[in-house]
Amino acid sequence: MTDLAAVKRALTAQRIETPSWAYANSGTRFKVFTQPGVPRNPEEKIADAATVHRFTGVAPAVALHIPWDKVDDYRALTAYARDLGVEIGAINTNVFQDDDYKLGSVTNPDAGIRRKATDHLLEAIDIMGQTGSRDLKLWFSDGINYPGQDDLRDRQDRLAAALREAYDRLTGDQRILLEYKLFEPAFYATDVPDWGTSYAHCLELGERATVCIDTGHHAPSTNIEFIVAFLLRQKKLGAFDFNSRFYADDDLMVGAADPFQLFRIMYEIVRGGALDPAYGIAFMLDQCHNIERKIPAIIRSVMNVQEATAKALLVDREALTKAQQSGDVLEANAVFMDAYNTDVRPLLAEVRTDAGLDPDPVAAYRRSGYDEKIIADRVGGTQAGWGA
Ligand code: PSV
Ligand code: MN
Repeated sequence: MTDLAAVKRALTAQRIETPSWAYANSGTRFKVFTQPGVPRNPEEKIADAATVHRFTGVAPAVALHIPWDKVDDYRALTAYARDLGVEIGAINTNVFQDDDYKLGSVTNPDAGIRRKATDHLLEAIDIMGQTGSRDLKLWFSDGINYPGQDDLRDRQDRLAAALREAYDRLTGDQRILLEYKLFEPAFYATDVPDWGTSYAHCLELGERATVCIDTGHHAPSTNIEFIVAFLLRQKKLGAFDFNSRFYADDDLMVGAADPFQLFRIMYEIVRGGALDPAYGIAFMLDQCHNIERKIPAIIRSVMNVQEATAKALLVDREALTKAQQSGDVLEANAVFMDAYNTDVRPLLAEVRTDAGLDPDPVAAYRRSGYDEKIIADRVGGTQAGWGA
C-alpha cells in the first residue's frame, strides 16, 4: 500500500530548475519567430522564471548561460533574483558560438584556442562564486565532421586536460555536471557523445564531477531509465536537462513526446531515493519554445514532471517486489502500469491547494495579467534570443 501522505510530502518538496534561455526567442536553423513580451535582459528572464515559480511553487532556481546572461554585477543580479523569490542555479558555459571554435573548443588542435575555451570555464567558476551557484554545467559541441579530420584519441587527452583544470578550480560545494550529446553540430564523431564517455571522464576527475543527462541527446530508442539506474548506483548522476524529442534534439516540452518514458525515468529516481533535493540531483529543464507562449509552456513542463513523479511515487513497491521475486511477469508489469495509468491530476491539485497555490497553474497564469503586462511593457530594446 502506498503512503499517500508521504507521496504528498515528496511532491511538495520537489524542485525543478528552469533555464534562462527558454524565456528568450528561439527557433530552428531555418527561422526564429519572435514573440511579443520576450525578455530583453537577464533581469527580465529572471522575472519570468520567478513567475513560473509563483504559480507552480516548485521552480525556485533559474539556470544562467554565459555569455547570454553576462552582467557587470553578478552579486546584484543574485540579490535581484532573491528579491523575486528565486536563486541562481547552474552556470552553463558556452564554448560553441565563437568563430574560433569551428574545429572545437577544449579539443581544438590549436593550443591558443584551447586556452581561450578553458579560460571561459574558469570564468564561469568565478561567476559561480559570485552567484552562490553550486553547479557548473559543461556541454561541448566539440567533434569532427569527417573521418581523419583530427585524431580521436588526442582530442580525448585535450578534453581531459581542460576538465582537470576546471575541476581543480572548484571550491566549497561546487561541482561539474558533464553533459553528453550524440551528434550535432558535429556529424561524424562527437567528443562527449554518450553517458559512458561522460562517466569515464567524471570518474577520472573525482567526486565533484557527475553526469548530466539531457533527455534529448540520445539515439532513438535508447533506454534512458537504464542509464539513470546505472549512474545512480555508481553515485555519478548529477543532473537532468529535461525536454522531449520526436526526432533529434527537438527541445520540446518535457513529457510532451513520451510521458511514459518520463514516468520510467522518474520511477528510477524514486527507486534510487534520489528525488529529495538533499540527494543533490539538479532536475533542470532545457527547452526551446519556438512557436508557443513561453511562460505557460514552462509551467506546463513543470507540471508534466510533477505528474510523472506523482505516478512514480504511486508505484506499489511492496507489491512490485513480491511479483518480481516470485517471477510473476504479468503481475509485476500490471503493478507498474497501474501507477502509470492513475490520473494524478486531482492529487496534484490537492498538493497545490495545500501549499496555497491555485490548483490549475496555467489557468491562474492566464488570469493573472502577467502576459498582457510583459507584452505592453517590453517594448523597445533588443529581445534576448538563443545565441544572443
Ligand atoms: C546543447 O544542445 C544543450 O543541451 C546544452 O545544454 C546547452 O547548454 C543547451 O543545449 C543550450 O544550448
Ligand atoms: Mn542540455
